[in-house]
Amino acid sequence: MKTILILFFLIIFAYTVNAQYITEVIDYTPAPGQFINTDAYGSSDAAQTIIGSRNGLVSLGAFGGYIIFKFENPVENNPDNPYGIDFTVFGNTSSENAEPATVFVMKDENNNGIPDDTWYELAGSDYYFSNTAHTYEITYTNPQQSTASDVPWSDNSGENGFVYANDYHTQPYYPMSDYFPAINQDNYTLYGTKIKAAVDLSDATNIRSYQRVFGYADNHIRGNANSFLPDNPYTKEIENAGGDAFDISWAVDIDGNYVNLDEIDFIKVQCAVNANMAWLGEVSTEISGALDIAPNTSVNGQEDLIVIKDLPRTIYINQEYPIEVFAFNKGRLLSNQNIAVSVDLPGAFIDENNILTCSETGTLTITASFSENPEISSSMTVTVTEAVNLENTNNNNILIYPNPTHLKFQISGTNNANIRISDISGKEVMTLHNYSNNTVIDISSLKPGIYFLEIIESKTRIIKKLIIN
Ligand SMILES: [Ca+2]
Ligand SMILES: [Ca+2]
Ligand SMILES: [Ca+2]
Ligand SMILES: [Ca+2]
Repeated sequence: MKTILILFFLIIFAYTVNAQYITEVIDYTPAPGQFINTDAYGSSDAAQTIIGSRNGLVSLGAFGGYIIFKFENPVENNPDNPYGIDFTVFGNTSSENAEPATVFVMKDENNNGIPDDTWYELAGSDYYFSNTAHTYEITYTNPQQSTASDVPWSDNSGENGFVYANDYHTQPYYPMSDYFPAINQDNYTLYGTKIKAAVDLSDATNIRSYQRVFGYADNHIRGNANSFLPDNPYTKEIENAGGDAFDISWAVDIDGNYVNLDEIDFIKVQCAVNANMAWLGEVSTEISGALDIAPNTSVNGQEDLIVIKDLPRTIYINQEYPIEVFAFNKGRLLSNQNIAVSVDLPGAFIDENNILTCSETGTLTITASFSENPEISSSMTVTVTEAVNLENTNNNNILIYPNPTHLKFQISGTNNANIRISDISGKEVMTLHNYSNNTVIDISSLKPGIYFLEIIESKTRIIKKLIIN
């Protein structure tokens, strides 16, 4: 009896030691964002709320904003962990509202307790996509206003734009010296890996940011079950704790080669997308906590996975779309794997260079599976429509009124059109699907200026200018 009690006690003790929450936040450097400079979500006090539980909340702001934290003990890369998962990061994502962040890990190689060693990126599902930028740099400039105003940015690919101010958050969005004394008050530059956000603005009442398959924080919803048991990142279903599960074995060096780390001491979570969600504002990662996972050999599941790079939700006939497909085992890329890719729409064809073309309209599902194990598969469904006739850009039957306008406007002479509104820089600010004649369009979220309306109706495309004053 005595022996059993002692044994029981030891097991509980070991479990508790291994399953640890964050004990220290080492650095919190956000990008500008609508929650930055707020005590609740964008301050050093907010950053401290992720310690000791998974119910805090801190916002990292737009692309590049980051937080570095540690646990009391190193996080082991233990092969006996469920699905090989070593820690879980929790965010505040809801379904189809992902704000993905890249996660980096560091081992305290010189044993001085400081994160001055080498960061290794955990290569997630989008790491190999052709539109992922691995050496992205963005510079934010302080607009020097005392209330919310657009924060200009420029990047190392020659693009520029703004983190837009919105009506819901009235404080300045650029990190202020009172809150972030270490951040330069003229401008500052953030560096990292940028992935392409899959933001869908086609329905203004239901703006979505689709989740990445695996390997990003603030990406999957949390589950209802035991928080010490992680999600299986290689299945679509949310298992156990949900949130986002990470395996130290996904770590790659700066050249993209996998590295083998037995344990790590520091974790960095960094917002990985540079995107706006119309009236919802910038895509900005939030983190509510993290948990180190204990070994448990009784938990097993699928470990092979196929990832298909996102296509636009609507594609056009007789245009070419490169298809990118990647196979993984336990989250590491399988480079010599035979994958069969099939399409189910008549007239759809993928050539030997993986270029998709369609000659008929309809709903198209692309399915990729392991040639030798077809049960492991992944699919993506898109709508194929007729290409628009880009020649016809003038039509005097279509009238925008009032124009110039303020807060709202209407369009007459069109029916069942798809409408895309862009600002003068060409940035899309709003899209409307199946617009019917004379419906009032609410533009209260748009700033004064010159805009362009692209009105697509059956096979014609008409461009109109709209002035908001
Ligand atoms: Ca592991
Ligand atoms: Ca160190
Ligand atoms: Ca899962
Ligand atoms: Ca979020």
